[in-house]
Amino acid sequence: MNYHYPFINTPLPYSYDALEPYIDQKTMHLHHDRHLQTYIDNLNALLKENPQYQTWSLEELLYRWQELPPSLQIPIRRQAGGVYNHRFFFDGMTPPEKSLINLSVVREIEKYFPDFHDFSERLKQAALSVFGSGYAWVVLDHGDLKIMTTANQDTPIGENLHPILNVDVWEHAYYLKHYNLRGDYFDDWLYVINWDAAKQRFLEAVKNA
Ligand code: MN3
Repeated sequence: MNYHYPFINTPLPYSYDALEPYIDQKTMHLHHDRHLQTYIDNLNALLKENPQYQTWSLEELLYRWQELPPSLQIPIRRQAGGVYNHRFFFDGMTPPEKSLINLSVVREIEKYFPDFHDFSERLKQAALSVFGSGYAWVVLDHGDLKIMTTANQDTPIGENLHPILNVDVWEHAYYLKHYNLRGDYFDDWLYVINWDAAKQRFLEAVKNA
């Protein structure tokens, strides 16, 4: 992805109300226009002070963090992670009428899990298990499809780890509509997964594995 400084908040790939009734318009406005915007502003501010990293792409900032000076490592990982994780999450959703799981995706999942229901149940348990704020992910890990979680804005990208899907379980992702019921939010999120994007990411991950 050729996305680097100065980072801009590109529009959502669908309208704010497109995920209704599963994810409400107000949440999407706040989530994209305020929460993501804050990470973008903070990341740009860090890079403005450190121009030698302005040519690094968003992914590079995340997987080459050990090459950053120690004082920048944590702030860059937090802010760049916030940008990466949110863009990945938003791009991984689509209006419910377009969220059609195709047979090839199901077949792929069923190579790694007993069946699709088992897969979605495990992903839900992972989402519920995140203490505080974070994400549940489906990743290709050394060629194996796995479910994992990350805390805060940590990001599972690296040499042999390729994310396929993520679900944001910070309270700001669901509190207005689902209140404290993260499981209900997860069940609704299942209706707006962008399976085409997941498939593309999977094919890309297999190619790069
Ligand atoms: Mn969020």
